[in-house]
Amino acid sequence: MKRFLPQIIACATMLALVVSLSSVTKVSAGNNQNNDKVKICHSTSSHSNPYIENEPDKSGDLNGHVGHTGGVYPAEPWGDIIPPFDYQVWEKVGSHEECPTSNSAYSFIWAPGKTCHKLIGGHLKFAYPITVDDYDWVTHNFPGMNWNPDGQAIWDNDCEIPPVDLCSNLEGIQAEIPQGYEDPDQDGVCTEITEPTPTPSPSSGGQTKDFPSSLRHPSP
Ligand SMILES: [Ca+2]
Repeated sequence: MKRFLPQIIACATMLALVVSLSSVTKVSAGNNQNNDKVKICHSTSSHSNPYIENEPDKSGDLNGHVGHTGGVYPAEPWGDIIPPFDYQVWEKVGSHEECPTSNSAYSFIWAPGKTCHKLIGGHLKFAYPITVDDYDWVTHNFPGMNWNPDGQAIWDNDCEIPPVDLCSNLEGIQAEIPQGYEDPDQDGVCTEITEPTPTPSPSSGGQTKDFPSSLRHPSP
């Protein structure tokens, strides 16, 4: 074998002349959205103040709050209210082969499959390629927690429990029954009060004030 070594090296040198050095493909890190803030309602243990508003970044949100499970207050236990959002994870997306960067991986001995070559100290040396994992930012979707109408009503109200809507049939939240409405059977449906309202008696009312003196009340 030893006497064939010079021929092997000569052969490999010629190969090196015709094969250009392969460039190593690097995966670009790119940008990620995980530093974006997301407004959430963080659940406390206090019945008087069951939620406080937090604005963690999206990765912190995932790490710190998804364990705060439960329903929407006043459910027992109650959990965080988090809207759905996209986030990114730096994860393996594939792999490729590349030549080792360490000189110690290279030796004089060429063998089938040793497709990496390098001039080290004026000598052509050979190495096997190594498999390298490719990573990239991959977008995932967080579906949200307690993102139902009750949860969204609290989230929309700066994480405070919105007042009870006494008139579900009227737009907006009526913490009190509006003037001119009633809900006699207390079913949450407010109806306009239909009893005839007394005719207003405006001071002028477009009518003449110049009644005959005989029709006027006597002055006290
Ligand atoms: Ca209403």
